[in-house]
Amino acid sequence: MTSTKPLEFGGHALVWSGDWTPEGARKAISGAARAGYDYIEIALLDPWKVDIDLTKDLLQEFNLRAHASLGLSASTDVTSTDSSIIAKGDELLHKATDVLAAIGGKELCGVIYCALGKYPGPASKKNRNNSIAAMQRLADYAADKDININLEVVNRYETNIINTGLEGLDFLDEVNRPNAYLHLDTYHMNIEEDNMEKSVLEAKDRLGYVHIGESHRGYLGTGNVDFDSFFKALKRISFQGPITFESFSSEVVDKNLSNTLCVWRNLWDDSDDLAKKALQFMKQRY
Ligand code: LER
Ligand code: MN
Repeated sequence: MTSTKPLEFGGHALVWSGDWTPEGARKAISGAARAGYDYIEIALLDPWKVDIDLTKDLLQEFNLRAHASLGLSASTDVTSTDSSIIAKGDELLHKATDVLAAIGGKELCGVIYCALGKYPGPASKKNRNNSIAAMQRLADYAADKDININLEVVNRYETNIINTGLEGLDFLDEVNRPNAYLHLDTYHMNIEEDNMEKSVLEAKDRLGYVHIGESHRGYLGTGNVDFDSFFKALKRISFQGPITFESFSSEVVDKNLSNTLCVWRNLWDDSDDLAKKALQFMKQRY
């Protein structure tokens, strides 16, 4: 562990904005602050496009912290057997780490170990080993900047590497780095896990980051995720770390991410109302 994590609540940028233009960044950061969150989770899908000075100024203006997430794509997939694609993946992940460090963030999370999306078949031993090696390189690079990496376990349609928390822990055993943690998301757990407690209780202090999402990714409490059991399990392990509300609607779109995640429906159109109610929902349970 590189540092002790504080318990904090954040909102995913896509709740407010689909881009990180000056207007988009202001919308997301001011919205998260207005709703009462401690941090904004920025989607660093293209870290070269992020204006660091502007982002720092906005974070200061609204007294907010930032963490970052991203998913790789076919051209940056570190599970690839093509070394030039792996090199592109390393380059993207290292750039995202640089940007995060420059804006004072401590946690890099998401599907950083493979391409986010449906694979045509199971991962080979080679695919898996290439991903593990990339995560070791990334963890070491991030450790120098006092940053933790958190590998997000996602459902079978978005990765063929780790679909359950227990698979994630086995994978992390092989990565074997003190600043590499498990990242669980209730939306994905609701699809793949036996129940909402098992992986949390097994992970204990190796759980480093949490996404709270409903079964349809809309308003919390209006779908079928068993949040009571999940938060009870978090309490049992005395979870300390970031808890991000993550939600997607056709109202706010990043062309690449939203299409990859199949965000076709309009589940909400009032970001402020959605975000405020979500924070209240989470705090009532934790
Ligand atoms: C992917 O489905 C997900 O949950 C997001 O956190 C993507 O980074
Ligand atoms: Mn997530």
